[in-house]
Amino acid sequence: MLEKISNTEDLKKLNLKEKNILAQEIRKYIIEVVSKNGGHLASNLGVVELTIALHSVFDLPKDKIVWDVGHQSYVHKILTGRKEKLKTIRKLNGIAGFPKTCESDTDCFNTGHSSTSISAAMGMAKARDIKHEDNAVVAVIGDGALTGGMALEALNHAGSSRTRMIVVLNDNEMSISKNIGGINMLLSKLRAKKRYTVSNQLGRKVIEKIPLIGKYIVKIVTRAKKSIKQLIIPKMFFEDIGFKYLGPVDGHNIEDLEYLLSRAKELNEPVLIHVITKKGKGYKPAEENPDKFHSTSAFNIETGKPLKEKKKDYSKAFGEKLIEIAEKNKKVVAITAAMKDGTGLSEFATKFPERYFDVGIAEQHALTFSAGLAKEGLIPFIPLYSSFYQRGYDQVIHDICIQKLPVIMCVDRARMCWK
Ligand SMILES: Cc1ncc(C[n+]2csc(CCOP(=O)(O)OP(=O)(O)O)c2C)c(N)n1
Repeated sequence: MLEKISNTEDLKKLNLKEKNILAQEIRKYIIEVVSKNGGHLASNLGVVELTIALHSVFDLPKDKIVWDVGHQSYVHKILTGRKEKLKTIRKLNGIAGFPKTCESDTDCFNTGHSSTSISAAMGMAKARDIKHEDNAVVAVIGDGALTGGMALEALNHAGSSRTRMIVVLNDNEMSISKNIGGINMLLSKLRAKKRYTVSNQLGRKVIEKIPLIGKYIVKIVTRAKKSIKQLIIPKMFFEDIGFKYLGPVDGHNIEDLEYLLSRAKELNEPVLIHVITKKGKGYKPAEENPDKFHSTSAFNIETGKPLKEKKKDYSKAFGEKLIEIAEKNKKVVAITAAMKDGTGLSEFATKFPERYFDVGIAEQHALTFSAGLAKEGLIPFIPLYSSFYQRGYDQVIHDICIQKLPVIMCVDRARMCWK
């Protein structure tokens, strides 16, 4: 099937059975490429059916799909004429592992830093309205990326302004590590709701009418059965901030996905589709260790083991030293913005759980939170990747430096180039 597919026009000609076969072939192909070149594996395996459904329903480049972070765009690249080129990811002069507008007109926005998709999509949607055009605009965002402040700022804006756009929430319960926070708590309540299926459409239609008498019903059901509460109350969050909520839907069921996406396309309001996926889907080692296979170096497909054993790196050395310091000084605490493993804090987290904070993909909050800890006499260590520090320059200056607070800011993945 994969051989027959050069672009999305070919995809649109397939029937459901053929699309399901294609999904398995795409998985196999991605595993083969990433096992040789390294790359983002688990997130891509999780969005195969979702990407097929998106490209079956929408017409790119007229319609726009913004991939948040963009690390999960391999399937999109395969379906938009870059199947062969995918073999060059992470190679000199190879294609990018993230959407690049210069690479294809189906990549409508460059991404890399998390939580930007809803803002960008909303801008595109507003531009469309001002130009009296009619295309659809979709932001695909993970539950991890939804912990980032920008995503919440954009939801806040988009919902109340009634902008016609679609947010596809790809919920796999994982950031790089297990996802954290209040939004994750809300999503877990929603996950517990009966899943949407095409066959239960009739039942859903009845339930979907409930918000019309929303607050009144919520009052009445406070003492009603817990299951009824679960069906109604969590859904209200997105509806209350102005989004039509559709789902939750099985993100590996192409038929259900296509049905909901087509419905959302017809609606003239902001819609959020809650899609439940499994990170690493279809490759056992990645399903069992989605964090290890989030971004991986070359590995043996049979065993899932890396071809080269990882040497001790700067992050590991940093983590070990920090444990040594924290053992001597009880005031030492560590903060990460969803990068526990990457910044070498995994052992610290296990050893000092009460002195360790994962705040989600929230560098700005992480820095000002550290400032608060320091103001009250603790000694916060905050390692962030250099690139993501950009998110918090204002917090570094305004909240930490000007107040001369003793926050230990550590810069990971930093490199000096001397010429
Ligand atoms: C500002 C910023 N901080 C950290 C990262 C590193 N990062 C890349 S992907 C990712 C997790 C994303 O999780 P989610 O959005 O749920 O996508 P999934 O991989 O689970 O599909 C993180 C923390 C980033 N890209 N941008």
